[in-house]
Amino acid sequence: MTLQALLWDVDGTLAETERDGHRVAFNQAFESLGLSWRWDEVHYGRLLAVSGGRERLLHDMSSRSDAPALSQQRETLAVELHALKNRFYADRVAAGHVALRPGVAALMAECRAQGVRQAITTTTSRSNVEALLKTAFGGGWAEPFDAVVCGEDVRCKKPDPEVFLLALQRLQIGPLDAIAIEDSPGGVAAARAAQVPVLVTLSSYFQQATVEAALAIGPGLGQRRGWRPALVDEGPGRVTLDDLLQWRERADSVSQHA
Ligand code: XBP
Ligand code: MG
Repeated sequence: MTLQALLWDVDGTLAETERDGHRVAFNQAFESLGLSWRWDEVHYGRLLAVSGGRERLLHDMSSRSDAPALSQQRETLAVELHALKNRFYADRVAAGHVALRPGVAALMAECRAQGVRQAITTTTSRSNVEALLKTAFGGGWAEPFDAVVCGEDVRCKKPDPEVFLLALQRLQIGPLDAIAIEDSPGGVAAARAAQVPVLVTLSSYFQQATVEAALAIGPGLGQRRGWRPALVDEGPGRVTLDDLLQWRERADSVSQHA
């Protein structure tokens, strides 16, 4: 079966956005409202189990004695903090603090050259996707993507499969025509719940994560060493479309013999 489309997650997959962007921007938002709250890396790593920046804020407030008492007040504060955080995030990205991960731009270019369609499948806010990709590729960043599905487009965020089901619908393809690229257990769960095969490029917060049912798991698209299953050629260079197809073939033959 030919590969028709690659479905890209954004946070953690295209760039280390959580480490270099979102966490710092949340803290800037707290500071700008005169709040003493600060999220360190360990605490933020735990909070990443909650998808969505606004939802993450509400979750954190639920265990803080100094958060507003009424749920309506907490909701209002979360909305305000989230909007501020996204502004600080966009500023950080524009200032060059959040670079694409190695191998991402090259694999995107290879898709374009080979006629493999591409989509963005993220449940982050659209403004964050725009900030990142505009900085990386300029004003025409959306052209190579046949669908850009973001947090505002779905009712339920990952690990719910809705974002993938919507992308497949917009691309008019079936799940097995696509491969998703994800960095986290929640993203993998979302893709698998939509029956989409998934490649995992673990991001910094998920180095120790356990991931089930992936085509392959590795340290990033920019290197050929350190993947499970291992690539036959572990020499220099990046992961290519051909590698993705070989991992998919291998997974198919394993499931046929199971
Ligand atoms: C991304 C998220 C987002 C980002 C912050 O997860 O959960 O909430 O952390 O972005 P994934 P927003 O990579 O699985 O899509 O503040 O826009 O939610
Ligand atoms: Mg992610």
